[in-house]
Amino acid sequence: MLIKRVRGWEIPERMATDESVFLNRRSFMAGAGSIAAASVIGANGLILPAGAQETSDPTVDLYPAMRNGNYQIERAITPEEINSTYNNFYEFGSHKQISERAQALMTRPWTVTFDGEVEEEREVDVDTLIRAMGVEERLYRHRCVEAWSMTVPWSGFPLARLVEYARPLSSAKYVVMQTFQDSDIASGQRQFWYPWPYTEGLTIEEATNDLAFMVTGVYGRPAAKQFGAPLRLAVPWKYGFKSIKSIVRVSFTSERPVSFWEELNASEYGFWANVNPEVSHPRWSQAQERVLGEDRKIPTVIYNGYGDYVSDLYKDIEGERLYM
Ligand SMILES: Nc1nc2c(c(=O)[nH]1)N[C@H]1C(S)=C(S)[C@@H](COP(=O)(O)O)O[C@H]1N2
Ligand SMILES: [Mo]
Repeated sequence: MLIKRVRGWEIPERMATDESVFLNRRSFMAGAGSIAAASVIGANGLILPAGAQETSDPTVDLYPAMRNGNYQIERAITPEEINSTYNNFYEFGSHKQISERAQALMTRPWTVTFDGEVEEEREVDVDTLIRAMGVEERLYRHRCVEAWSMTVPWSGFPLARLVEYARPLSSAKYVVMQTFQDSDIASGQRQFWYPWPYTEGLTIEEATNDLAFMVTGVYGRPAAKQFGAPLRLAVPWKYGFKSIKSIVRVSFTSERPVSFWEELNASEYGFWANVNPEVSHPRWSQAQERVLGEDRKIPTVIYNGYGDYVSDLYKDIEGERLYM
C-alpha cells in the first residue's frame, strides 16, 4: 500500500497522472478550509493576488540587493509568473500548483534554531539573522530531479556565513536543516506516510563551498511563500530536492543525516544527489532537461554546470553514490 501511494512523487507529470489527480483531490479537500481563511488577505487588509508579497515584510528595505557578478549565466531568467506558479512544496500538496495554498504559511514571526554540535545552542529571529548576514543577488540554475530546470535571480547570503555564525564544534561533519511542521496550515503534512518534517543535509565542506546559498528573496524582493520564505537553501549543483524550503532548524551532527527523500525511497534518492546526465534515475533518463517556460529540452551538464566550483569536493570519494 505504501509503495503504491508514494509512486506519484517526483516522477514526470506525464507518467504520474493517475496518482497525482487522486492525491490532489484528497489534499485539496483537506486543505480547503485554511486556504479560504488565509490565502489572500494581506497584512494591511488588502486582497492580494495569488503569490503577492505581504507589504509588511520587515526586511523589504534590503531589496533589490546588489547582484554578485561572479554568478552570471548565459541563460534567460525564468519569467516570474511561471516560476511563482510552478513549485514543488509538498507541505502544500504533491503537485506543482501550490502557490495559492502556500499563502497560508505565516512567515513572521519566524525563529531559526541552531543546535546539535555547536558551541552554544540558540534561537534567532529571522529578521535579526538576515540583517546580520546581509543580502546579495545571484543568478543560479536549478535542476529538478524530475528533469525540468529554471534560472532564478535569488537573493540571500552564503551558507558559509551562516555556518560561521552558528559556531559548530570541530566534531561536526554535517549540517542538517529542517522545514516547519504545522499540518493545520500545510495540508500536505496530513499525508502521514511522508516522513515530515522535510529534512536535508550537506557535509560541512559542501555547506561552506562558495556556491551554497541561503535564499531570502527572489526577483528583487523578499521571497514569496511558495519559494520557501523566509529562508530556503539553494545548492545548484545538486538536484532540486536538496534545496530545502522554509527552514526553522539548523543542526550540526557528526553522523550523516537521512533526508526526507532518502527515508521515503533510498533506492531512488540519496544523500549526495549531484546532477549528472550520465546517471539515470531508476525510472527515467537525466540526460536532458525541459526548460521551464520554454518549449524545448537542452542537455543536462555534470554538476549542473558548476563543476569548477564543486568537483574537488568529491575527488576522494568517487566510490560513493554521488549522483543519486
Ligand atoms: N520543504 C520543502 N522543500 C523543498 C521541497 C518540498 O517539497 N518541501 N521540494 C524541493 C524540490 S523537489 C524542488 S525542485 C525545489 C523547488 O523549488 P521552487 O518551487 O522554488 O522551484 O524545492 C525543494 N525544496
Ligand atoms: Mo525537485
